[in-house]
Parts: sequence; C-alpha cells; structure tokens
Amino acid sequence: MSTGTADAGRAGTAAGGPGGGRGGASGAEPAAGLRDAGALRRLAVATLDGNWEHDHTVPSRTLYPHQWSWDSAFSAIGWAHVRPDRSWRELASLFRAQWVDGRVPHIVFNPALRVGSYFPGPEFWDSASADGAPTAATSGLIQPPVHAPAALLAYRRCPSERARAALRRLYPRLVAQQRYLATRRDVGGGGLACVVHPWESGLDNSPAWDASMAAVPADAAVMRAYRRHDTAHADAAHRPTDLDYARYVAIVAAYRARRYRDDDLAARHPFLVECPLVNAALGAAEHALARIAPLVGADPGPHRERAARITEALVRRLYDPATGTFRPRDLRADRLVPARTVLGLAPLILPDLPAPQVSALVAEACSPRFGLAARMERPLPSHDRTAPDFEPLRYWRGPSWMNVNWLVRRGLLTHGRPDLAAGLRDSMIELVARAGCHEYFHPDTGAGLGSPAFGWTAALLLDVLADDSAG
Ligand code: 2M8
Repeated sequence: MSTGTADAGRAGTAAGGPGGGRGGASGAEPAAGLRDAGALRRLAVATLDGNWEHDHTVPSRTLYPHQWSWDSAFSAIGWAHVRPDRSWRELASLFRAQWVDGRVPHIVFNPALRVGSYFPGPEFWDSASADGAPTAATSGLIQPPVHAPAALLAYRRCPSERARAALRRLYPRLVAQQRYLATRRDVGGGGLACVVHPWESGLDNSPAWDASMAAVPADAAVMRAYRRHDTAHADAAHRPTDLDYARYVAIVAAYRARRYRDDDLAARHPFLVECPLVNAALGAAEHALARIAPLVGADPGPHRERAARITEALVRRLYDPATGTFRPRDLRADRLVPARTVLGLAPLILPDLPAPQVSALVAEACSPRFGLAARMERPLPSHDRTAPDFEPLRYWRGPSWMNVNWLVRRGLLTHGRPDLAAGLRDSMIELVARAGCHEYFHPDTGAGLGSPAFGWTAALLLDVLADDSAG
C-alpha cells in the first residue's frame, strides 16, 4: 500500500493533458506551471510516492505492479533526493531476493497481488523449483547491474552513518552479483557476461535482438494459451507483438526446464547475446565498487583490475570500427548483430573507455541517427531514426526513454562534454514538463506513451533537476 497521499496516476495524467496517454497525442503545449522546476519536482515526488509499495517502488501500478531490478536502482537514485531512507530500503528489499549463486532476479513478485496482475506471473516462472532461489517468488533472469552506481550516488547525495551501514550490508551482495555475471554468464569465454533473454537487457523488443530472436522457433498462436496483461493497459501498437511474446515465453521455458542453471547454456540455450549495455553496466559497477570499498573497509584494488578487464573485453569483442559504435554479439552465430541502436552508446558510462571509442560514440550520438546536440528538441530515441525499422510508437524500437538518456548524459559528463550533457538535460526536462512522468515518449512529438505515472521517469527527473552544476 502506498504511504503517499498523492494519486500518482492523476498527477501524471494532469501533466500529460488530454490524449497524453495512448500515444496519438500531440506533444501538446507545456502544462501550466510545469516549466517551473518546483512544480516539476512536486510532480516527480508525487509519482514516486504513489508508486511506493511498503519497501520498494513499483514501475507502474497498472502495467508493472511488482518490483523490477533496474527500476529499483533508478528509483533509489531518485529517492536519495527526497527520502534517503527509501533508497536503502529499496535496494535492501531487492537484494533480499538475491539467489544463492549471486543472480539478482529481474522481478520480485509481491505475494499480496492477485494472480493475473502481471504476465508472466510467479506461477509461470516457478522459481521455487530451482536450487538456490530465495523464499520470495522471482523470475530467473537478470537485468543490467546498475545497482552499485545507484548505491554510490545515493550515498554521496546523503552521506550519514546509517547510509554507510546500509552500504556495508549491501557491499557483499553487490560483489556476489558481479561474480555471478562475470563467471557463470561468461559463456563466450571472452570476459563479458551474456544475456539469455531480451528481457535481461531491459530493452525488450529492441531491433538489436531481431536477428537472434528470428532463430528462436515459435508461433504467435501459442499466445492464445496465455492472457497478456500489458495489452489490457497499453495500446497493442505500442508494445511487443504476439510473435515476440511467443518467443519470450519459449526462451523462458527453455531456461526454466533446466531450472535456470547456467552450466550448459552454450550447448542448449536458444538465445545467447553479449549486450553492450549490460557489460558497460558491469564495468561501471566495478568502478563504483572501487569507490564504495574504502567506505566499507574493503580493498578497491580488485575492483579496479576487473573494471579495466571488462572495458578491454568490451572494446575487443563488441566495438565495430567500421560503423564506430558498439553492437551486441550473438554467441550462437558468433557475429555482431546488424542493428544500430542506443544500446551501442552505453559504453560511454565507462570512465576508462579509450579516447578513440569515446570520440566515435559522441559522433554516433550526434549523427542524424540519434540527434544529440548542445541545443536539441527531443532526447535520444531508442533506435536509429534513419533505419527502415524505426518505429516511433513501439516501445524500445524508437521511443525516447528517460533511463537510457540519463545514462548517456552521465557518460557525456564523465568524458568532458558538459555542453552536450546540458542539451540532453534540457530536452529531458522539457519532455516531462510537456507530457508528464510517462514510461516512454514519442521521439518526434514528445507525446507520452505507456504508463502515465512511471517510477524511473520520476526518479531520474528528480536527479537531473538537482544536478544542473555540470550540465
Ligand atoms: C519492461 O519489461 C517487462 C519485462 O521485464 C515487460 O515488458 O513486461 C522493460 O521496459 C524493462 O526495461 C523494465 O524494467 C520493465 C519494468 O519497468 O518493463
């Protein structure tokens, strides 16, 4: 139950204005008052508060009413600006559901919710059948490990003895999460973690996965046996297709049949890809742990060494000099995938990314494909605008999302481009000022799409509003 008094759904809708929700919309004039930072901040706090659920923030009360892994990390960053205690409760509740092998599940199910409040629900995942799963029902997948940087940001925003104690409790769990990804998931043997499902990347139906997904045998008719929950709450034209879902279900079924064991993934699993975002997050997490270690009495040295190795592996395995961007590597086909998506820009978050790759990624971001500039109207889309399969309404196939823009902005600041970071920041704030705390946005009109009261949009808006010092 929410402890907040605001109706976040109402707050989001009011800001979005008529038609802001289902994407036909106009990208209308800014709602009255929301150009003012105070009003925007209040909207963000009301949205986060409305999504707070006893020890975590739900991404959306309607579409995603349980706890999601990387959403929680972004929420923790936002809470640090208003209720720092909630940052630590958020991360602690997620890591209570960590598996014995170190994996942090991408969904932790709230047992108080009715069956059918999300598909696929706990009965589909059947985590209880797996060795080393926690008592709580969870999924068996991971998401990008952005939690160590989130914990570090939360601590720095509001350092205290209580925060340091929370960090101390979290540290071994963060280390175990890294170990799981760096060892059990290094299926390619080249020093990177692979994802075993598009959901693990967080960019579910990105064109980055199309080639690998095409090789997964599935029939859209399979979905007649299930009831999709998402299309009851969002326009089907803005969501993955039934064929996508049939493949999502087939990949989970394959992993579940092996009780989510990773020992023979190379031999059997239908989807094995090294993702630039997941691995950039993995490296950035080691950099963050190197900063956290001295605060908790641990040695930063091993984290620095691992960070350097991950950056080197990322450049060696996923950088494509011909196009000047990073691309996922399909391990089954042993090749880089053709699509040029926003995932390729994620390695900018690595402070030790070599200068040639930094320059190439800045050029890629500033190209007509993504449109980054010191003055820009809209944040970056999730896919190359010039590509024939760019779809401005369909989820991760074109729309703009606050979290990936937030990551790119952090990367630009890290690599000494405050001018571009400022352009991105202004466009992010403007987007939410016009449309409200939507889940995603039309990349041309700025109209709000998906859920109208979305957790990480609110959380990261609070963060960029507070951080105007360096862009
Ligand atoms: C979306 O993913 C879930 C599956 O995990 C879904 O589509 O039902 C993605 O946007 C993902 O990145 C996000 O963490 C999740 C909850 O917001 O929703």
